[in-house]
Amino acid sequence: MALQSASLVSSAFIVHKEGKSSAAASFKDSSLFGVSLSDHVKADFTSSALRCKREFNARIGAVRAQTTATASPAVNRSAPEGKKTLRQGCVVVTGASSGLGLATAKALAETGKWHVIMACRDFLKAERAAKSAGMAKGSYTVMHLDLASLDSVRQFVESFRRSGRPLDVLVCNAAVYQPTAKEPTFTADGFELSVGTNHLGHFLLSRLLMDDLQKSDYPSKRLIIVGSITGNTNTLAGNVPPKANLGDMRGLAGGLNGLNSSAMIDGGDFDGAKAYKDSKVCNMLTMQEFHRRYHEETGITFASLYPGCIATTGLFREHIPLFRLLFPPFQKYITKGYVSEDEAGKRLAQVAADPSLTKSGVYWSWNKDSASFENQLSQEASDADKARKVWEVSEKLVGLA
Ligand code: LMG
Ligand code: NDP
Ligand code: PMR
Repeated sequence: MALQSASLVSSAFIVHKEGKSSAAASFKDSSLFGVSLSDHVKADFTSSALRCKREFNARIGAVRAQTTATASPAVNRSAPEGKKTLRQGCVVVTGASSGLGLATAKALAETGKWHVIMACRDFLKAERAAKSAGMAKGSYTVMHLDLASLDSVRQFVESFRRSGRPLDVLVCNAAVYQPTAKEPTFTADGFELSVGTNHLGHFLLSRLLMDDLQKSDYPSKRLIIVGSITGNTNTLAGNVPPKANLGDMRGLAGGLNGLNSSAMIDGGDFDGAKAYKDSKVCNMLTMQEFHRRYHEETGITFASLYPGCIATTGLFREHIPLFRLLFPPFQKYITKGYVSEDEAGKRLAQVAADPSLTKSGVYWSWNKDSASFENQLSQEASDADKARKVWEVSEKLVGLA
C-alpha cells in the first residue's frame, strides 16, 4: 500500500488507473540504488560470476561447433559438491550502441551471468560504446542488425544461429524518433521509418527468433519489448499532442509507403512524433499478442515496460536544440519523471533477467523509490482486437503470411 501511494506521488502528472505493486516489495529494500538484482543474486555474484565466466570460456569452443539444440544444458551438476550451477545466459539487445540499450547491456554483462549480443546497425559505434562504457572484453559480441531492412533482420538471425549460441532472452529496444521531420522517410522495404524500424523490424526479428527461444533450455526465457508512457493516453504524457491513435489501421494495411497508402498507420497526414507514439502502441500490443499466442505453450515470459523518462539519450537527436536544452531540466524538476541512463538500464536488465519478474503479459513501470509495479496500459494499447489486427497485418507486411 505504501508503495502504491509512493507510485502515485511520484507520478503526479500521470493518470494511473491502477498500480499493483506485486513484485515491488522484494526490490524496495533489497536494492542498492534501485539495482536490478535481488539479494540472493547479489550474494552469490562474486563467487559465481568468475566461475560462470571460466566455465563458459572453457566450453565456448565446443559450443561454437554445436547447434543451439545441442548446446550445454542450462543447469549442470558438474560443480564441486554437486551444487547446481546455471550456465551463462545469452541475451540479444537491439540498439545497444547508446542510451537505454547500452546501459542495459552493461548492467547485464557486469553480472557475469550474461553474454550480451549487441545487435546494432553501426558496428564501430557499438564497439566504441561498449569500450567506453567499460564493458569487459569477452562479455559481449557486437553483431550487425539494421532494423530498417528486413533483409538485414533475416541476415542477423542467420549469423546469430551460425554463432552457435543459445538464445535465452531477446530485448527489443532500438528505436528512432523523428519529431521535426516534415516529410516521411522510408525503410529499405518502403515502410515509414519509425513504424518500420521500431515495430515491423522488431516484429520480424522476434517472430523469427521464437524458434531459437523455444529451443533454449534456460530456466527463464524472455522476450521483452520496450514500450513508453507517451503511447498511453491514460497518462498526461500520452495526452501531449500529437496523441497516439492507430484508427482503423488503413495506412498499415496499405503498407505505410506514402504512395498508394498513407505513411501513417491511421491513414492520416504524416507526423513524425505521432508515428513514433503509434509505433510504441504497436510494440505494447505485440507483446500482449505474443503472450496470448505463446506463453502457455512455451513458458516464455513476454513483457513490456516504461523505464522512465531518460531525457538525455540519443532519441532526441533530431529535436530542436531548445527542446534538447530544456527537456532534461523540465523532466527533472517539473514532472519528476526523469531517470538516468544507468538507472533505466538497471530497470530493463531487471525485466530481462531478474528471477522475480517472470510474470508474462505485463507492462512494468517504477515508482519514485525505483520499485517495480505492474502498470495499466491505455484502452487502445490493451485492445485485444487491435493487437490481433496489428499482428495479422504486420505478418503480411514482413512476408510471414
Ligand atoms: C508537438 O508539439 C509538435 O507539434 C510535433 O511536431 C512534435 O514535435 C511533437 O512531441 C513532439 O511536439 C507538442 C507541443 C508543442 O505541444 C504541447 O506540448 C502542448 C502542451 C499541451 C498542454 C499540456 C498540459 C499543460 C499542463 C502543464 C503542466 C506543466 C507544468 C507547469 C508548470 C510551469 C512552470 C514553468 O508545444 C508548443 O508548441 C508549446 C508548448 C507550450 C506548453 C506550455 C506548457 C508549460 C510547460 C512548462 C515547461 C517548461 C519548459 C520545458 C519544455 C520542454 C518540454 C516541452
Ligand atoms: P537512443 O537513440 O539512445 O538509442 C536508440 C538505439 O536504437 C540506438 O542504439 C540506435 O542506433 C538504435 N537504432 C536506431 N535505428 C536502428 C536501426 N534501424 N537498426 C538498429 N538499431 C537502430 O534512444 P533511447 O535509448 O532513449 O531509446 C531506447 C528505447 O527506449 C526505445 O525503444 C525508446 O522508444 C525507449 N524509450 C525511451 C525513453 C526516453 O525517455 N529516452 C522513454 C521511454 C521509452 P545508433 O546508435 O546507431 O543510432
Ligand atoms: Mg513529455 C508526467 C509528465 C510527463 C512525463 C512522464 C513525460 C514523459 N512527459 C510529461 C509531461 C509533458 N511532456 C508535458 C506537460 C508536456 C508539455 C509541455 C510535455 C511535452 C513533451 C514533448 C514536446 N514531452 C515529450 C515531448 C517529446 O518530444 C517527447 C516525445 O513525445 O517523444 C515521443 C516527450 C516525452 N515526454 C515524456 C517522455 C518519456 C518523452 C519521450 C520519449 C518516449 O516516449 O519514448
